[in-house]
Amino acid sequence: SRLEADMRRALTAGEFEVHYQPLVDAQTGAVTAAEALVRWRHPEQGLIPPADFIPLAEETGLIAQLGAWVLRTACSDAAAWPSTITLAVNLSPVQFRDDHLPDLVASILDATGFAAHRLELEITEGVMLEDEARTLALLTKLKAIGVSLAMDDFGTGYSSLSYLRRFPFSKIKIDRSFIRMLPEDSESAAIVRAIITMGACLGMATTVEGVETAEQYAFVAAEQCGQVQGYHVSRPLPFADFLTFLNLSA
Ligand code: G
Ligand code: G
Ligand code: MN
Ligand code: NA
Repeated sequence: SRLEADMRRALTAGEFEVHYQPLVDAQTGAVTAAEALVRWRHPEQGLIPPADFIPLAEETGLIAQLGAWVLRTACSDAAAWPSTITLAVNLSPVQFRDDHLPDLVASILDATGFAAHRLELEITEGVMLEDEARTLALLTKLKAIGVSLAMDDFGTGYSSLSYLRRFPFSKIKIDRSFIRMLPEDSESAAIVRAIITMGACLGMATTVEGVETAEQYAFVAAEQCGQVQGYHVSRPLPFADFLTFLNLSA
């Protein structure tokens, strides 16, 4: 397709960018992490969001190259941050079809000098639906490198609870669809409260995504979630703006 050809061209032309959205400690407000989010700065169409090209990148297999580029760029950028700040990078389920994924991650950490313990890989439930035994083997290898694993978009799939028990995740990211109607909606409130409690009982950290208002922030902080992410703290920022944000919030 034309989009596919354009994406191949863009990879070579250097049109992709990684933006960073800060995650703060819910209790202290300190920036403790940032999530890397890819964007395409198209010469004619302007900034294209990932929802408009990740699905095609997955269908065509281009996600392998794009995902490796994002990981390398983000690890290299994050090497300049204070060592208290960790980096979260999204992995597509399609990237798990390659048995060399753990080797790729290890070689990028090696090449960039970024410490494995500062890297967190965000994975959606989609990955568990592929080949469970293979996925578990790959996740175990990734853990052995020293990176940590977060379950992304938690609550939107359908077998989340058994996955939490069987797979080596250390963090749950509560999907923003549960935050949207907080604090007024009592069912959303009950679900968010229950997930945070469950995480604590399982020894897992929790991040609440999509926090857009001071009221939502106050609610989830009072419920003892670990980290907060969302427009109320900051939108995803280009690298230079993220560094400025760090200096201003220090
Ligand atoms: O940044 P934004 O909210 O527009 O992202 C939309 C979706 O694209 C999110 O689900 C996010 O996880 C995904 N996404 C953003 N960057 C990457 C990336 O580098 N790799 C993968 N696989 N997904 C990404
Ligand atoms: O699926 P994943 O969690 O990786 O997606 C993260 C996406 O959520 C990013 O594309 C980011 O732009 C978006 N996002 C981050 N904070 C907010 C927010 O407060 N509100 C909304 N609507 N989207 C957000
Ligand atoms: Mn994510
Ligand atoms: Na998410």
